[in-house]
Amino acid sequence: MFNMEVKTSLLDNMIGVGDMVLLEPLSEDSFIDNLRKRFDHNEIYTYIGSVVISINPYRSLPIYTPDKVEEYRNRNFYELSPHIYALADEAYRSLRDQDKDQCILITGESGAGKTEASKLVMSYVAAVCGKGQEVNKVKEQLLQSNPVLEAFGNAKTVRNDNSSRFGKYMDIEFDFKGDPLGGVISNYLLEKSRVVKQPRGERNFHVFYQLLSGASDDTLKKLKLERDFSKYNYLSLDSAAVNGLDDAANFRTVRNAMQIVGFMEDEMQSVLELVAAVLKLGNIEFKPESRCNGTDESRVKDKNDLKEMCELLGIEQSVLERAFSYRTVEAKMEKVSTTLNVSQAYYARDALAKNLYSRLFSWLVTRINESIKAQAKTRHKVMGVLDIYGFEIFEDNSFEQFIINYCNEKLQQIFIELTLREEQEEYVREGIEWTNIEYFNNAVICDLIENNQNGILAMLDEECLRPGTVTDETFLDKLNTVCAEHQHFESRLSKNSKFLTDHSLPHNCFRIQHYAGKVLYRVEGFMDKNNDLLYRDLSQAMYKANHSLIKQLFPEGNPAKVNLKRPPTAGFQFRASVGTLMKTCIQSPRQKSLPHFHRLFWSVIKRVPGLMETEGERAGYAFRQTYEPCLERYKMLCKRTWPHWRGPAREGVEVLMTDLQVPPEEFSYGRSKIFIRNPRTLFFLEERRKQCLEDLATLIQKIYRGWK
Ligand code: AOV
Ligand code: MG
Repeated sequence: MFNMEVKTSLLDNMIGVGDMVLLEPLSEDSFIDNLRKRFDHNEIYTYIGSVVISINPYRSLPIYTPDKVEEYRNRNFYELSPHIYALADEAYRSLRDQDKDQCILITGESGAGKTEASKLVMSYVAAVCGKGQEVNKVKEQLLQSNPVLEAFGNAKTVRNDNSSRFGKYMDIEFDFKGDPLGGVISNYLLEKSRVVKQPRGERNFHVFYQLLSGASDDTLKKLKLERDFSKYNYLSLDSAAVNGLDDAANFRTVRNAMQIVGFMEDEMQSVLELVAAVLKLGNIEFKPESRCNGTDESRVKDKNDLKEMCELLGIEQSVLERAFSYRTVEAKMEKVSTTLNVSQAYYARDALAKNLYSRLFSWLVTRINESIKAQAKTRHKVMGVLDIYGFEIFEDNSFEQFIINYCNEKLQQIFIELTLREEQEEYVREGIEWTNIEYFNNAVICDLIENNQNGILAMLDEECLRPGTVTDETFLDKLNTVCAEHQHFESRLSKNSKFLTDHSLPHNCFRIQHYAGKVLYRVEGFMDKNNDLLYRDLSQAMYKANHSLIKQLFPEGNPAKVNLKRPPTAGFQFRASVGTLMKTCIQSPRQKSLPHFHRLFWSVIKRVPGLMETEGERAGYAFRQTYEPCLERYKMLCKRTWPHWRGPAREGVEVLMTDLQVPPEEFSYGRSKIFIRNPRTLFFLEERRKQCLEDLATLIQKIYRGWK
């Protein structure tokens, strides 16, 4: 954006340039080199136009102090050195002063610093907006929702000790004065498989360790738990204690946060009972019992954990025990009971644990929303902050990575939509001569995944519903037949000529060329995870519980409401919620015709997928401004326009540029705005203006002295 307050510090060579648009020459090397130079001087933020890139410093820098907040408050975006606060301030002021809804999107790989950035934005806005008892309470509740959701939704992974395992979109609502009224959180697919199994070197969700480390002896006793992590099958042992993570202290923080958000004492107790029940569930083991027909039937091995779990949740033990040995199949109004073998019983147990936990998580989000929702009906403007799980490439990638990376792919698509496309559309609107740049549009990859007919998710659903023997392998076969010629899909059987001879691919995998790199996915578990099947006997057992929370979480267990329709698959649900998110981010603000509603923020760490976009901006115009303010600011530089220009502002600006002899290739006249290609021109104008003002000041001083 054309900004009059540009400081030459953005061009300081020692610490690199603050805005990549000013980089010359612009190449991948100079781009990286600039980031590195800045990083070496503790400058972790750099702009690309109105986008902020940040590099994770992995140590605390003194750049988030209250003094810094004051420094950035009410200052223009380009005025000070690049900072996330500058972006937050600009977003807040546009919302408060110009009535524009804002949306801050944060993308980047896992560990890049997205979650920290979203919290910095929130705390900055909380610091600069209104004060007062009511407002402060709202702010505090909004901020304290973070530790609660992180305890239940984040975990240590090999990439990040506090990795978000769910996606989050938070709308903060403001009144007309710019004071916060409340908020609404939407969550996207929690990685629930983690509840029952964690990849090597990773942990389960934080809350389990926090509870065992931080709860008082008395609380643990009530929950029938022991402090020792190693007693629980669902907690991985090799990485239970994490350097720098104080689980016990965090437990107190979370409890305190829950209180502030407005959880009642008995609600907190219920939540902890459910967490404890999951741990107990993981310890229930099964043994086979031979039957006379030669088959094996599963039996609970040691009933103590089962008993304690049932006590915690007010469930009749025999009901749950039976549900681990038999399942009822309903077909054509008939109920048939079939037996479960040991591996089916383990499957049922894990499905119950995953469902219990993920439903608890969704309940927490709903409960927090109840507390933080705006009380007054005068909601005026909103600021949305999106923080999702970042792009992941592990050695072993499964359904979870597939879903996470699909989400990132969609976000990349928004980024392309909002920056490049809007930029080019503005040129067309303004009648600026412009050759469209070719950019890599990842819509093809999104389509490969989400297309209704033959996208990977649709085929997975189709395979899950197909009668007969269906396995992960039959699913892969199907992909091979349908996607084999897609340029971003590779497998061993790929017909895509480029990969025909690629035998390096394992037979049970497929590979996708994502915008951020190639990822190899192993199909094992795709069908199960997508199906997300929970036997009805188990949901009915949960519904029967004498525990109000657990009963609420399994409404389908109500025998009066037997619904034979299949619940939607995990993939289907995710695709639908990503669709809604896209609408929130792109379509709705446009319908309300609010042009500058968004600010994008990138945490780019290792790779710089934005390079194409940067070239795009570079080839375009760095600054632009409507004619009136431009004329007002610079009219003093030209005798013909000073002090008054009589006529259309655009003609005034034309006279100005001609008299100042600005080379014509440096700018273009749009319908309502002037576009300036290079910041040099802007600095030139600013320099002249400064000189002019100084001359004026000296003159005034002289005259003043003369009077004395
Ligand atoms: P992520 O959200 O992008 O990863 P986080 O925001 O959790 O990454 O950052 C990971 C860790 O990096 C944090 O726990 C901090 O220790 C450190 N960190 C991040 N930003 C800063 C900063 N500005 N200053 C100092 N340290 C920082 V993931 O959720 O895994 O995609 O899924
Ligand atoms: Mg995160």
